Amino acid sequence: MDKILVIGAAGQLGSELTRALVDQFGGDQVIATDLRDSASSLFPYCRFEVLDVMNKESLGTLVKKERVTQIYHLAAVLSATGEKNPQFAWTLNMESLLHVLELAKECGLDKIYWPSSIAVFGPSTPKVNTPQFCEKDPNTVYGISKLAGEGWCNYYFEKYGVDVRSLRYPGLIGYKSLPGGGTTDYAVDIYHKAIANQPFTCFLSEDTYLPMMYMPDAIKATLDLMNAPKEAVKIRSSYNLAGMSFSPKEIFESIKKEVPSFQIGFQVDFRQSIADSWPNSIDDSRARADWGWQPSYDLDSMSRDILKHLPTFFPLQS
Ligand code: AKB
Repeated sequence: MDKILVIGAAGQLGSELTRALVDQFGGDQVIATDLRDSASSLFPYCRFEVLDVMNKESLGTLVKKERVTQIYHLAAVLSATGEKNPQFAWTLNMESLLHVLELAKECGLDKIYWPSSIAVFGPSTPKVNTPQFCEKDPNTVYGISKLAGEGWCNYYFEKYGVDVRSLRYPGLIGYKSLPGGGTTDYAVDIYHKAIANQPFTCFLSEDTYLPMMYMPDAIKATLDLMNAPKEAVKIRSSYNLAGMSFSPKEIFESIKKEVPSFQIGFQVDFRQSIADSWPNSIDDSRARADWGWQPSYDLDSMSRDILKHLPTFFPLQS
């Protein structure tokens, strides 16, 4: 029987992935965990436990007591927040991963999922159709920790046979929860302003192209990778993954098709240099070839879907 533990379940990705895991495995087989007790209200459909992943002992006790077979370790400090407290970001992102990998080795867990990011790339990386294997010189603590984490995942697979799988997510865009501290998050905030009929001030310049992905595609990619046969997963650091690429100007124009009165202004800040160090677009041919990855959404279909559903999740205050 599979028993799934989701760490950092209340985050932007976790809240939607946990639901999808419950749909696949059933509510009794999934335990959502997060640092904050208040997050329990997000998970009426499965068990919830408060867990600090930095506490290796409590993590181990929970995994053993509940006979967990798979861990989805999603807790992390993202790029923009990480720059405000680099030491903390490094400690949290690295130590938590090592706790999970060690436990997987010790308890012989079936599978581990750990997200990486386009933040592993840097200024010397080819910007267009960034290949799976190429120069990587990340210049954020988040990117440095993700690149080191990829190395650790590969190491635990090669040395100890831990079946750890990973994706380099582009900027993730969803309407069911708010993002926290990323450079790509402008592309979530912009929809909230559009439905509130307010102008949007963007912290990136209008022509900054970044790889992005609509949340349903990200959930599908994650489950496709995790459900793939072990032999099909040939990359054990992390897979390049692509959905779409666009600039602030292009997402604005896409929203304007649905909300003609929408307005945008620009006030560039420190996040511009992070964005400038990342790719414009990603070559994900290895994910397509190895386990059949294919995205479903483009910019306009994503915009239409978000503008239709967002008011249900975040009703306007009167
Ligand atoms: C961020 O902007 O930090 C994240 C990411 C690209 O990993 N959304």
